[in-house]
Amino acid sequence: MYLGNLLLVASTAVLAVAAPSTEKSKRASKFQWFGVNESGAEFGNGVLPGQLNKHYTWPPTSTVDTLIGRGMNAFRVPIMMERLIPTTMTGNLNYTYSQPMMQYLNYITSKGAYAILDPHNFGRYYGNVISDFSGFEAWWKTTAALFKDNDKIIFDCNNEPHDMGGVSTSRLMQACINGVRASGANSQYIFVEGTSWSGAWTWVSSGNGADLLSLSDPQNKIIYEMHQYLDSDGSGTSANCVSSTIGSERIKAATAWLKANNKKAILGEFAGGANTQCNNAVKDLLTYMGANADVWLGALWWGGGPWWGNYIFNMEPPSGTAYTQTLPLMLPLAEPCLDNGLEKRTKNSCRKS
Ligand SMILES: *[C@@H]1O[C@H](CO)[C@@H](O)[C@H](O)[C@@H]1NC(C)=O
Ligand SMILES: *[C@@H]1O[C@H](CO)[C@@H](O)[C@H](O)[C@H]1NC(C)=O
Repeated sequence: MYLGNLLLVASTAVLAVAAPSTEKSKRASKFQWFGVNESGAEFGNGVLPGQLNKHYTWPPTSTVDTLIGRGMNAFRVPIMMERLIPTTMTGNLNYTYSQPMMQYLNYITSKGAYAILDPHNFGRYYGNVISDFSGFEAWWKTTAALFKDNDKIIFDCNNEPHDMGGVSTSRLMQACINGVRASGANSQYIFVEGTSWSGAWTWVSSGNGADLLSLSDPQNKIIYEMHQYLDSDGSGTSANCVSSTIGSERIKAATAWLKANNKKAILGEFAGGANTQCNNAVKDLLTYMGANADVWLGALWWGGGPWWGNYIFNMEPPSGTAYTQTLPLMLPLAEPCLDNGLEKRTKNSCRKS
């Protein structure tokens, strides 16, 4: 999602037969990942490098604890490429930024959750569309090396490329994959995004399906990340949803593409306002994804973070509107396995291990 300068800122029936005892250690779980974007470090994007706690901030670890406690296991962490490696993509890390970034991501994974590192750059560096693919590969090689021994980190190549052509976007994503693997980070998943803001609803019509089909990873751990909002223009700027079935309708063509091409995906951003129509639309979306969990591995709400205030989709505990009103209705549909040594994910369920 791009917010422009606003970036600041059955109940009566009784079972006749008891379930077999083996079922007791099993519960339904469709998704590998369910979580939220945790904003802060990408804020103030007009100001580079910007000052900590003035233009940008690192989200509090207490939120991670709370949301893991509620059942989430994945946190997408937007950052700015220029703050991490200033001046030139082939340059050096800025430790003022890289050290708290590492602390925050490693904290998430130390709790058993996945941390998704998201350069929130829209395919641009200092505002210019990235066409220096070897520079971008170098940026990723330097960055991924920080986490090469942490298999719960996920590398998200770049947030929402747009207006840069599908072929260039594909080359950008392949450069990211090459840079990550060149760093020695071989165990991690890599999320790739397409142009047109990586929209699920336009995945096929925008050409992303064709352009990104041939991406290759020696470790074979590419996940296609798509975004889907439910308002009329799909931008996620309105609290209203088009209809209660708009979510499943908008991801249908992408779902067919995934199945036809044997690819896997995550819905890396989605949201709907705290109202009846959107509540039903969010449930419909997650239900449809759950019914197609062979290709949809999870979903990440947009968004959390300490500076959202009264934002329409605010997932930040304790009082964000999505945290209090939307999370409870999503959990029964989306809660992943704990993956903390107590539970193990099998096909569509969690088992005590
Ligand atoms: C996930 O997280 C970042 C945080 O800002 C968003 O910018 C992305 O678009 C996606 N959401 C948003 C708000 O950008
Ligand atoms: C490194 O980051 C800090 C904090 O954002 C900033 O004040 C400083 O100017 C940065 N250094 C460079 C070379 O960008």
